[in-house]
Amino acid sequence: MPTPAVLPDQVARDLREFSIEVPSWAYGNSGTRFKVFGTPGTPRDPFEKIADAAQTHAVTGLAPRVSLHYPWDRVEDVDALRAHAEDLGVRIGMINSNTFQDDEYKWGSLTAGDKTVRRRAIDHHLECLDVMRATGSKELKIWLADGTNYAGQDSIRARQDRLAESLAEVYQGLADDERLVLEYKFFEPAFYHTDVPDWGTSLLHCLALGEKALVVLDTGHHAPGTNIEFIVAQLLRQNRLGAFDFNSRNYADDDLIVGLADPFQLFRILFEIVQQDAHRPASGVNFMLDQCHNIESKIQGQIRSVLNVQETLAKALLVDREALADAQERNDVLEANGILMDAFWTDVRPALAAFREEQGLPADPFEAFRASGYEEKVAAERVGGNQMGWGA
Ligand code: LRH
Ligand code: MN
Ligand code: MN
Repeated sequence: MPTPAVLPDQVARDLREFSIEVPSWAYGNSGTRFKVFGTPGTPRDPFEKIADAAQTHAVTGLAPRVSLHYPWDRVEDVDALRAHAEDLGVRIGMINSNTFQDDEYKWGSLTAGDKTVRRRAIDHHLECLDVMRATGSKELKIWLADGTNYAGQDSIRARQDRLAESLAEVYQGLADDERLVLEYKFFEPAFYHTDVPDWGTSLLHCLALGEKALVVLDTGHHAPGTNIEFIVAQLLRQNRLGAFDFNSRNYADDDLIVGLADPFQLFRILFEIVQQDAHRPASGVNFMLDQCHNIESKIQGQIRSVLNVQETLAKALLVDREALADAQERNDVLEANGILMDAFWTDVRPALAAFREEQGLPADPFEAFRASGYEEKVAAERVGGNQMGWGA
């Protein structure tokens, strides 16, 4: 496919409607268990995180929502936070519950054998629903650190039963237009078994709960070699793909910038998405980032991330699906594969630059942000107070 100067109309229409949700925690300092590096200008409170997230949206037009993590992003005046976001042209997206940093959850949260602990974990989720209502959010995102480190440590079966009961109580609290999404992860922090290790377990719980429960697929939460696009196709088939947590992984849950470790994998995932029209807002799939920027500039890292997703989606939309279907029907393996590869290798950057300019956005959002002086300005202004970190 020759490099297109402009995007085909339908591709441009689809891209105009497409949006990505960014995580508040990506704008705070983060690191590994070895070291967290501080960066001048890092936000000191959720208001400053939202201000930084709004920069990502301002230059790309792609990221109008910010996910909050609760209680990391707890503020006295939720109305003020909501108004602050809206003043800056963004709004608050999903509320992520958090039962993974308190001592009381050492033996589990929604799965805990101790009734009092389980009660607290359920109440925390119900409180998240209140936060959703105050922020204007419609989605509760649940990821649990629950699990065990050693065989025999606890009963896998009993924990599943307790989980099902706890989730049912949280689900009961949802209003008709609200939903919960359940994220899975096959390891960490538990290293023998986790209570929601895979998409099958998450899906089974969601099916038992009802239509307002859907699965979250974090691209970093699978064993090496897992065919993630297969999972995407399968969950879409069941109408149960609620959201993505996009990031890149090389080894474990690396939370690196999406599309950098394996751009072709991102393309394959997004091609499954476009084949089922799930990139359109009507599908209800929330395309989120879940990343940490340990050594690079955080805002620049976020801008690069949303652009990577947009660029890869454009390529996935360029696949000649009619020709592909024809090649598939004739079992022409290499022609079919060649059609996909052709779209993957197409350089859509010039057409995307033109597309952005048409919308009054900078042709190169990344460079525009670097030249804006915002980072220098906040580094000078944000003195005193404590910088927020992952987990604060
Ligand atoms: C767990 C996870 C989950 C958390 C986030 C901070 O690894 O992906 O989504 O909320 O990291
Ligand atoms: Mn995640
Ligand atoms: Mn993760």
